[in-house]
Amino acid sequence: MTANSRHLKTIERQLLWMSHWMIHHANHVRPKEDDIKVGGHQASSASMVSIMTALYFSALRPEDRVAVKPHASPVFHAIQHLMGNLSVEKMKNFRGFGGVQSYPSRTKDVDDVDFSTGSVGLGVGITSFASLVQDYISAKQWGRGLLLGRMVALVGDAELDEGNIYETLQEGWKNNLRNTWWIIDYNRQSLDGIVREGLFERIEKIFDAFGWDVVRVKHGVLQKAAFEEPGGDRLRDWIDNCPNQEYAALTFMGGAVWRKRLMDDLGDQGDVTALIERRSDAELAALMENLGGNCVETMARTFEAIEHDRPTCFLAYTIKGWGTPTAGHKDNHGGLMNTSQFRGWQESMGVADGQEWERFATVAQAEELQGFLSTVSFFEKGPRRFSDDVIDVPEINIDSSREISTQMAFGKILDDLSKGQSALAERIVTTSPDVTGTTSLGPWVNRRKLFARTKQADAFIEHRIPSTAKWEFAPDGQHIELGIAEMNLMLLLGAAGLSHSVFGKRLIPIGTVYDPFVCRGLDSLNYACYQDARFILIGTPSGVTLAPEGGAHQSVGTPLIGMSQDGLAAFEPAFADELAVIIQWAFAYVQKGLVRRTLLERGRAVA
Ligand SMILES: Cc1ncc(C[n+]2csc(CCOP(=O)(O)OP(=O)(O)O)c2C)c(N)n1
Repeated sequence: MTANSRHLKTIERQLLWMSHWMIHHANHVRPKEDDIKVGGHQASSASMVSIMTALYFSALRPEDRVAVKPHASPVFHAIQHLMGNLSVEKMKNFRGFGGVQSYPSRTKDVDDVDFSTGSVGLGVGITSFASLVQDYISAKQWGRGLLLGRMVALVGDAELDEGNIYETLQEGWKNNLRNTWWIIDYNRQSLDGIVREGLFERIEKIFDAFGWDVVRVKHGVLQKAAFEEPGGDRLRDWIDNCPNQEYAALTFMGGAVWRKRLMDDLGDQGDVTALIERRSDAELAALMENLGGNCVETMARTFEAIEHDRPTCFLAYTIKGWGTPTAGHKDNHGGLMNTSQFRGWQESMGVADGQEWERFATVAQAEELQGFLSTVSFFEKGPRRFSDDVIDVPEINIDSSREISTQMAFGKILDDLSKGQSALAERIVTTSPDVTGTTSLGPWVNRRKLFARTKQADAFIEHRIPSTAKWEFAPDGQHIELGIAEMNLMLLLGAAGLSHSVFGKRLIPIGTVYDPFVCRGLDSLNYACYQDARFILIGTPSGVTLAPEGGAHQSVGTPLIGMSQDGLAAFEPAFADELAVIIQWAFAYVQKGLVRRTLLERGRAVA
């Protein structure tokens, strides 16, 4: 084991401890006013702890960004605490008001969360759109020199049931996605139970079809070493063929049961028997639990081996609840160690009473570890919350002397901006889910072109076939074409709307969508608002203008969305000049500081 691997093992242990203690403390130690369970996900954290250790302390660079699996939030915060970036007070208040959030939150947590997560699937999807936004910026004159980072999602395997992930994969393929890693915590457990046998073989084909590399990380160093021993190949075959349910149940039952089962299935009075008998029960359990995703050394090496920018999916085999008494139990998703289990586990982790919150509670060589931590690349440049200058908003005018629909007025406003040279127009990026022309973005796109990393001419122009829409792609293009999936529209608006903060380059994203289909992307819209992403969404056509479209295309309820969605200012303009005023206001409003914080401060001042 190299010195680095030793440090990673030490960190992994500390993170396992702190993430679990934080949850235990909130549920069993902190005084409570009622009997309501506080909650928290120890087993989901445990299965990710080795992956996250290898990622944050070995693979990541300061320009990389991560969406953390929602229920691994305690591990993320334990990392920040270990690095001295998070106070114990915040952790003591886990899941409480002002405390560490249940799911990593850009707006509520204080320790440099890159992307909020919580509604499963969306954190995964946004990494792909953030990568597209990064490419968009770096292709522009004003974005040259942007250091390209990897956009990384830590993914629970059950998240792969969410349809938005596949919509994202398709859009990524169309846009030559790169610099994106999805690391799947393949613990083969979801909330209710154990995932279907053989599911990933099918999912793997989907990734492959969309141009992703898939890296399977099935075995850790202990297992690989055992496979080299005489009889090891038979053990390997047994592990590879063991059904998920069975593996989980045996893991829960531990070393003695593993021994009996392996001897029953493989005992040969020869090499395999000797391989098993060379190990104590505890060693045998450690061997069988040493799957690739629970082996920090293996994960670090796997990440290190990637030297290209192709989108890559890592399938890291893990055990939910790894390293704890609930390992492998199918009910462990929301289950917590009880007080006596925790006591025993605390002893085994070597943490004395009163030392629980110590940064190095489980660390023997504190000085050595501190030395290592100060060299970890990802944290070298400190917090990565950027900002960019506020852009002046020009006067927005519209000729209201003739009758015009608000949709046409919107198109005219953008057309006027596209003709000018304003700094604002330079930073506008438009996007639409296959309704660019019918939402009046045509004139803007004709002038400002579509974005692609490489130029692509419009064959209709080359053949001189008359068409109202030029469909020319270029690196300096300012419209991002999307397929019909409205979830993708909102995810892209979310990613582009965080650009000033994530990449230090302000964008003014404008998305258009037929108003009734806002609902189709609603959860992603909520997700974007929750992260305080800044964008303008134009729902058009809407209201009575949709009457001729029939019952399937009505947008009667969308004003209620506007009213109820936190972080969203909504309008129903009926006049062109009214629209001009709103849009001018919106261009300034989307550039303001954190709105929620301003309101809170005002509230405090009044009180
Ligand atoms: C959109 C959405 N639906 C349902 C949930 C509730 N939920 C939270 S975690 C979870 C299962 C997650 O399983 P997995 O992704 O495999 O993570 P792990 O088993 O590692 O906790 C569910 C159904 C949610 N957070 N978001």
